[in-house]
Amino acid sequence: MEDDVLTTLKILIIGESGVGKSSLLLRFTDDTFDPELADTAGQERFRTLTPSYYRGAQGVILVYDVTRRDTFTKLDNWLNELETYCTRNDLIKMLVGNKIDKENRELDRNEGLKFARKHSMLFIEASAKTRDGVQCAFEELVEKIIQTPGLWESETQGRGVQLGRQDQAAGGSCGGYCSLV
Ligand SMILES: Nc1nc2c(ncn2[C@@H]2O[C@H](COP(=O)(O)OP(=O)(O)OP(=O)(O)O)[C@@H](O)[C@H]2O)c(=O)[nH]1
Ligand SMILES: [Mg+2]
Repeated sequence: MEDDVLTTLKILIIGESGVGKSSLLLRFTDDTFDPELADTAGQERFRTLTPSYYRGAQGVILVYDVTRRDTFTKLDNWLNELETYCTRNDLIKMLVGNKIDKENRELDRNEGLKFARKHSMLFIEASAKTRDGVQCAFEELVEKIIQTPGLWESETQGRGVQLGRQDQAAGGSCGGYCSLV
């Protein structure tokens, strides 16, 4: 059987504890949300991410919580870590401001957008609870990875993975909902 192109797709989801990384993934894969998911926000956790966690990733989703400024401030640390450990410099980054369903916002959309633009990231606001923006975040990221041939070539070492040339009309699958900044 031929290699499926998806078997070589590696996307990381990183960000401070409690921002909703697991919830976003659960929403995307199972279309469910668990409000009881252990909220470890504010707890110090052991550093479990190793260089091998980062190795070979083609995409990364950086998540912050729009109701917690500290999670936004810490994005710089996450970017530094990415730079240190990531084996590629053409990796696609998506910034996600999560929990927009909540009323106690500390960050408006423009702050996220500005940060994303500064660091050449895609950007979207989302809610794992209400589904807002979740599918779009993943789909836009995958689409952008697929549109960046260099991300495939070195991984497959010229074994000629055939990407279906889908209609790559402007705007992407979410009608331009995500901003390519
Ligand atoms: N209101 C609301 N709550 C959310 C949202 N996303 C996650 N939560 C809640 O926030 C808490 C933390 O979510 P997690 O998905 O566990 O966060 P995490 O980033 O995986 O945290 P760690 O695994 O500790 O790094 C849970 O109680 C979730 O139910 C959201 O979009 N809206
Ligand atoms: Mg988690």
